[in-house]
Amino acid sequence: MKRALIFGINGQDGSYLAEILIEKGYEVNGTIRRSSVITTERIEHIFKKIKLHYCDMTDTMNIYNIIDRVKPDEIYNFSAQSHVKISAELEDYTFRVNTLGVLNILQSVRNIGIKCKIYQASTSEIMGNTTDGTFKMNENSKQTPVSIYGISKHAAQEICNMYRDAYGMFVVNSILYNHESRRRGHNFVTQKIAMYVARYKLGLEETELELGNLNARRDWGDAREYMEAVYLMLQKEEPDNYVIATGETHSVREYVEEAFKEIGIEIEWSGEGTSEIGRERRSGRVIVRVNEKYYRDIEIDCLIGDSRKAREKLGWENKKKFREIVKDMVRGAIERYE
Ligand code: NAP
Ligand code: F7E
Repeated sequence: MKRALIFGINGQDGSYLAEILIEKGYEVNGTIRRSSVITTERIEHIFKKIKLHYCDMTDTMNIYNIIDRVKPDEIYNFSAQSHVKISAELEDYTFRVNTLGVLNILQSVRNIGIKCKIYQASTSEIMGNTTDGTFKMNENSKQTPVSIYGISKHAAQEICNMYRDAYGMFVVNSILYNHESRRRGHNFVTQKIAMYVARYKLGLEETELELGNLNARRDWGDAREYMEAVYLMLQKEEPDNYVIATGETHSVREYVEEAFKEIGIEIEWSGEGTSEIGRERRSGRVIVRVNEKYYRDIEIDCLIGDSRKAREKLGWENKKKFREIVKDMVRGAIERYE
């Protein structure tokens, strides 16, 4: 029986990967943080099938001890301060968790001396503002991150590459483009919109939906499908880095339109910049407003990825389209509120 250790098992991605590994017959270990509130909703249904360990990525000995105790065949690292805008407020902390935390894992595996495959969740944020949408980014594209989050992940990726080259360790990075699901954190734009639309439909919402940059475009895929790609990467004989993306890009504005369409509402836009509003066409009621407090210091205007390498080498493909992803998130939110 293979033994896996998932750092951040209770997050969106960690919870899907845990399900995949359980199905494949792994012994699944995972880490959670101590919290004063319950943070294990996403793994409650598999609680009896996993072993949990308390962990903080900033605690070097804690990480060493967990790896030494579990002695995993495969480590998957999803633990991160994963919010781009919040990284501008938590600069030092974001680096400690996202960069030094990864170094803690690599050093521990090396010093303990176990043979263990390691996966690191890198991100399209490392690409920065490189494409206007006319071309897609791949593993060899220029990487110029523009946020503390992106820079912290870029540094982590470089450390992983260095450990692979210098010490012959099996370390894989995947440059994951945005991926969403019913389990997405509440303060990412897709889930924020889906939850608002659900409350609106159920008559629970009287205020307007306030958003930042409606023109930003992202390559949005399905989280569970992306975790299948992650699993495949660690089954290869040789470690490598892979872009995981759908190859399509859509604006936040399009996401809003699709989400409201799901509850039978058509949005009519007017105004520009911070004065832009979205009205329900039938009633004329204003339901969407721009608030600059949600703007980024430096926005990435467009992200779109080319995952040809993953398709060819892993045999992976994404099936769920943008519309289905939006629909599923809105339905999921409605079910939760009901
Ligand atoms: P998520 O839902 O925010 O999960 C992050 C996980 O990290 C949670 O389990 C969280 O625990 C844990 N964590 C945070 N700070 C920690 C700390 N100091 N010590 C230990 N654990 C800590 O993120 P996700 O969407 O699943 O993403 C998974 C990974 O992929 C992240 O590394 C993210 O940066 C990266 N990524 C995500 C996307 C995406 O679109 N989702 C795209 C590219 C890359 P708590 O629940 O206690 O906070
Ligand atoms: O923003 C715009 C915002 O916070 C998407 C993380 O998983 O993917 C995620 O990072 C876009 C941005 O995701 C609001 O300006 C407009 O252009 O949902 P998000 P993100 O920043 O792309 C990457 C790949 C990761 O690695 C990260 O871990 O939406 N936007 N209005 C807004 N964003 C938010 N959060 N809230 C708004 O009100």
